[in-house]
Amino acid sequence: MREKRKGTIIKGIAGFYYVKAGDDLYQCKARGIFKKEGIVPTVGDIAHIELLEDGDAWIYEIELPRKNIFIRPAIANVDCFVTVFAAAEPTPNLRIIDKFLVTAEKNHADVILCLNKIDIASPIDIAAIRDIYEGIYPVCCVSAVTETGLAELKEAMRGKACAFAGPSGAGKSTLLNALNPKADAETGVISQKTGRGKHTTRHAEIFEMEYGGTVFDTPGFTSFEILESTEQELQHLYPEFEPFLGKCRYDDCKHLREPACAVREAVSCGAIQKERYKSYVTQLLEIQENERNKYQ
Ligand SMILES: Nc1nc2c(ncn2[C@@H]2O[C@H](COP(=O)(O)OP(=O)(O)O)[C@@H](O)[C@H]2O)c(=O)[nH]1
Ligand SMILES: [Mg+2]
Ligand SMILES: [Zn+2]
Repeated sequence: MREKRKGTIIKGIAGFYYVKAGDDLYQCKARGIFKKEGIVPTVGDIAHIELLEDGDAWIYEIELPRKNIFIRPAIANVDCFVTVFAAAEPTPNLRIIDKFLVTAEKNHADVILCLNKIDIASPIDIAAIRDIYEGIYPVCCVSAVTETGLAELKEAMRGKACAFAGPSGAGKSTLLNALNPKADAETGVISQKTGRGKHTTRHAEIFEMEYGGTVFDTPGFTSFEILESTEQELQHLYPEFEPFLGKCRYDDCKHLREPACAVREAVSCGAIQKERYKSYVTQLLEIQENERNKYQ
C-alpha cells in the first residue's frame, strides 16, 4: 500500500502540479481520467495524492464541489476577495467597486474592501467611501507605500485564502509586496530594456503569509466583465437589502418604480445607502439589456 496524503495545489507548471501537504511539497502528475471527466486540477484545489517511490506523487482525487472556481486567473476555493481600490488617483468609481463586490457575493466569497493610497487622498474623500460600505463589509483604509493600516488588513485576512481583485493601478501588487516581502510581486515597474514588466505573474500561485493565511498571487482580477447574475438573484447579492426583501407589496418587486417598495423606502430613510441602490439599478438594467440582446 502506498502512502496517501491530502493537500492543496499551490501551483501548476508544464503538466506538473505542486501539492502542499502540511510542511511537505510534492511534485505531482494528475490521473489521466480527470480529462475524461472534465476535471481540470486548479490552483487552490484540495487534492488527494498517492506517494510514489521516487518522491513524486499522483493526484487521484480532487475534492468537489469547490467553493468557487475562476477561469482567468485559474484559481479555486477563494475564501475572500480583498477588493483593492485607490482612494484617489484614480478617483474610485462606485459602480465598478460594486460590480466587484457583487461578483464576490455571487461566488460565495467574503469581501474585504481595501481602500489604498490614503497617503494621497483627502480625509473627506476617504470618509465618504468608508461611510457607504462600513457596516456592510470590513473596510480597511491603507497605504501600501507608507504601510499605514497594514496591521489591520492582515488581521482581517488572517486564516483565509485571499485573492486580490481591483482595477489596474489600484496598488494590488504593491500591497502584496508590503504584506510579505517574500511574495515579490510585480509592481508595474517597466523594464527599460524590454518595455515589459520585470517579472510578470503569469501563473497563479499560492503563498503562505507570515501573518497566518494564504494569498493567491495571480495576474490579477482587474475586471469582472460579465455580471453573471439573474434579475431575481441580484437583490440577494446586496447583503444590506436582505432585511427588506419579501416586504414589498409585490412578490416579484424589482425595486425600481413599484409602489410600496420596502427597498426604496429603506433608501429614502437612509437604511440603505443611495450609492449602493444606484449600483443595483445600474446592474439590473444591464442584466435586462443582456437578456433582451440574447433573444434578438
Ligand atoms: N501614493 C501611493 N501610491 C501607490 C500606493 N500603492 C501603489 N501605489 C502606486 O500606484 C501604481 C500602481 O501600483 P500597482 O501595485 O502596480 O497596481 P496594480 O495594477 O493594482 O497591481 C504604482 O506606481 C505604485 O507605486 C499607495 O499606497 N500610495
Ligand atoms: Mg499588478
Ligand atoms: Zn421592492
